[in-house]
Amino acid sequence: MSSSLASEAKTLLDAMGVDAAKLGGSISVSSPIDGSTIATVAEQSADDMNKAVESAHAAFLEWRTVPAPVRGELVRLLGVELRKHKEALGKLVSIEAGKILSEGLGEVQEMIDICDFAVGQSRQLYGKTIASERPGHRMMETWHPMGVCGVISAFNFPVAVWSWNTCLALICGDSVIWKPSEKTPLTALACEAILNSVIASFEQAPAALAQVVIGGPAVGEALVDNPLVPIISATGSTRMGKAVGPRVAARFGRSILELGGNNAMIVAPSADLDMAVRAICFSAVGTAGQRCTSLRRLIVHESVVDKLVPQLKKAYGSLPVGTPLDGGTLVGPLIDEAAFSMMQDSLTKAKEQGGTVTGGERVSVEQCEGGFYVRPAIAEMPAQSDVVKTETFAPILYVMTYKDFDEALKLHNEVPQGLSSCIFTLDMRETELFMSAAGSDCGICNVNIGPSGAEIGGAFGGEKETGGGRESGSDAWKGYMRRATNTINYSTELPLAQGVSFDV
Ligand code: UN1
Repeated sequence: MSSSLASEAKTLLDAMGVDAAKLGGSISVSSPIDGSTIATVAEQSADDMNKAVESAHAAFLEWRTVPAPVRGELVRLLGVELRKHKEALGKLVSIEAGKILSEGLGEVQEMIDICDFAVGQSRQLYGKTIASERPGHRMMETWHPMGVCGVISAFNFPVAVWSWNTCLALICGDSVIWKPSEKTPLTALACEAILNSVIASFEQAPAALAQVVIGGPAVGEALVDNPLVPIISATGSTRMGKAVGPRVAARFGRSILELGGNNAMIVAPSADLDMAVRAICFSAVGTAGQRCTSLRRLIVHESVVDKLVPQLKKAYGSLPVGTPLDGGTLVGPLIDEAAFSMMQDSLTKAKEQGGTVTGGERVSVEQCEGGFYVRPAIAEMPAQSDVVKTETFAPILYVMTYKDFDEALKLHNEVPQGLSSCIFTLDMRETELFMSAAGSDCGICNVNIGPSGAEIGGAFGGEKETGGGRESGSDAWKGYMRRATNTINYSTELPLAQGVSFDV
């Protein structure tokens, strides 16, 4: 399969206008489908990053005075181009990140959706008018562009996360530098080519407005430490966030962190179990358990566990595991061997901590022997032990039981992460309690749907070790702008606030 994947990737890159000169170099890109090398790309240096930041800063100085609705027009045109390239980019996501084709296409749709959202937002960068306590005065707030926005993204959503940040940053008047995951540089180069084709034909857009810099930790550090980058939006592991957050804070930069999740579903006695099973399968097994929103913990009422778990095991047993390019597949490969080892390690720990594990073994897929395919695992746990509290980026679903609702809520919140959560119940009291101040402590809290697959219209992100940042919809745009409070005196007097007198 290897040589055909490499040539397929090349054809897709060509179709999306990626310059052949960008290919060839010391970073080898492999497809998780069969582990084969599909391309090589050049590794850039910290010096390259600093130069890119300088030119992006110069681009920002021009872009910030372009009217916001005109900036929105650039993003509208990006959406038009993405529609044209949806098939090609979606397929390249499948080849490079290993997600099934439908999810690859869904990820590009998510990009198109945020383009549309950002275009509308570009005419709604509203500030408030505030009543002044002084006669003849008016107060208001104004939102201004910030500068260069640095985007650091992970392999699992190799293109959508960039677009959430970039579309908002661009309409907000910022320029963007993207350091993609070293595991998925091809899709990044494709996005760069698509956006640059739009920028090149857009009179008001400076050429250096949006750039991609590919490299390892040194390149990331150069971005994170550069004082000309007032915003760093980083998506990835909590370990990465712990390194990035304090460095940005040390120079009083702003970080938008979207880190690990350990997302749970409470299944209450009244739950529609058939619906719950379908929701569990998509959210625990989709993207081979490699979404930050993947379902990892199931907290099931003891009265329904004996019905739910056998139903789940039956569904898990028949899940089609295989190459993501095959239309019938639901479970594609893990990203690489390291991910497989981490999964096996967690399953060993689950057994040591008293769990009973079903599934989790490697599955051999014909002609894809170098890929790491697994049967998704269910681990029935006697308690919420250490392994359950740790995010493992793989399809492992830990199952625990509860007796009363307070216990379920306690278990639910007793993990370090706080991204997404959900409950299956038909009981209105449980629903409201779960969404209340005393309920789920996560940034996303759903009822009768799973924790993953959020729409772009809502703010996306979570609390605790998830990092606290918000991206995508709602008022997440404010994270890409600075606010000025203005007081205007249209009287002929100069009264001071708080009744202070200071006559000179
Ligand atoms: C991620 O895994 O980093 O809600 C993002 C979801 C997707 C985004 C996931 N819309 O599952």
